[in-house]
Amino acid sequence: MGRNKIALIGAGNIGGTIAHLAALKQLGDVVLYDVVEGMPQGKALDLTESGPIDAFDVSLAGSNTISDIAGADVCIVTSGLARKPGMSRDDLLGINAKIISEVAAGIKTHAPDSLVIVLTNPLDAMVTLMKRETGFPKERVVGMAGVLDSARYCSFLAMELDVSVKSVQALVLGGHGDDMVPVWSSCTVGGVPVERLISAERLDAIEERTRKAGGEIVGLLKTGSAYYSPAAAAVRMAESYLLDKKEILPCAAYLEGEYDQRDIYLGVPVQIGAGGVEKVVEVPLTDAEKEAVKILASPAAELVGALDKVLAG
Ligand code: A3D
Repeated sequence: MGRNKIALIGAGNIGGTIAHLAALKQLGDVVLYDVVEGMPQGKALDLTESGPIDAFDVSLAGSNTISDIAGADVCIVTSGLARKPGMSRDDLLGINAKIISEVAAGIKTHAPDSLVIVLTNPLDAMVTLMKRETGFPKERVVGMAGVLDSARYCSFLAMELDVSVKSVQALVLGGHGDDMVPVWSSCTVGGVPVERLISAERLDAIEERTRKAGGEIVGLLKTGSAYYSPAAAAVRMAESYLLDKKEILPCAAYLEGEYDQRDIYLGVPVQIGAGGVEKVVEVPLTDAEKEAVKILASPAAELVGALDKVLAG
């Protein structure tokens, strides 16, 4: 049996970090593709030279030719602009839509059987565009956001209670960042519902910090956005697919009636295995949570509507 092939479309901060994590975990051979000449080749060579130290047996290659992704089992898409201070994710719509359309054509031609994991912002619109342009079934086009938003929420809850992050279970639904809905009824620490451990006031503050967590990092870095945690989240999804782990992870998935939503990408828990997005898991929600999911589906739909105008312009 040959090794898996992982194509990283965009070899910037997140792409490079994914390559490193994928190599350390020996998930498969990695191709870093980017439009910047020399950069993906340089990163691939640097990572290759860390192989003898970390003892991994995978090959890493950099390329400026999209056909080098041929036969990839999974394509992880980070190509596009990242936010700088003062920018919202939606400010990236125009430029990133053109980039996603271009790379979708390449994926369709050269990696027609792959699972595509999209990270490029604004996420809900870009993953919709990827599905539309590749024509791939909904099982094979998924967006990364919920794994990261949930991890941020878990980190802040663990900090608040001074406990191991491994004892915290949390679920975040909805759009990425500002539009997310933490599902309090599914959040537990050591099996105890979080509402019994933290006051409503502190939970509100933690929720607000989670919503703005991406912006907090952009403000500190000043030249780009978070990349270690987004890369780790994408690798977790790819690993579940490549190893058929069937993990249930919150991801941007295409809904056809689940959560009373139709023909829209929204952050919900899904099972990821060898079949890609094998199922959408419907967790019981309180009435307030149901209402919140409904409200946040509408800005996502508006953003997708704006896509057509941008692409026509
Ligand atoms: P960055 O380090 O700038 O890397 C992006 C790379 O894309 C650059 O190396 C570009 O050269 C490359 N690129 C541009 N056009 C093309 C093209 N046509 N084909 C191939 N490569 C191209 O950014 P980053 O890695 O920090 O972030 C990448 C994207 O992820 C941005 O849109 C971010 O906003 C987004 N992001 C999403 C999350 C989520 O949780 C969804 C989190 C953090 C960042």
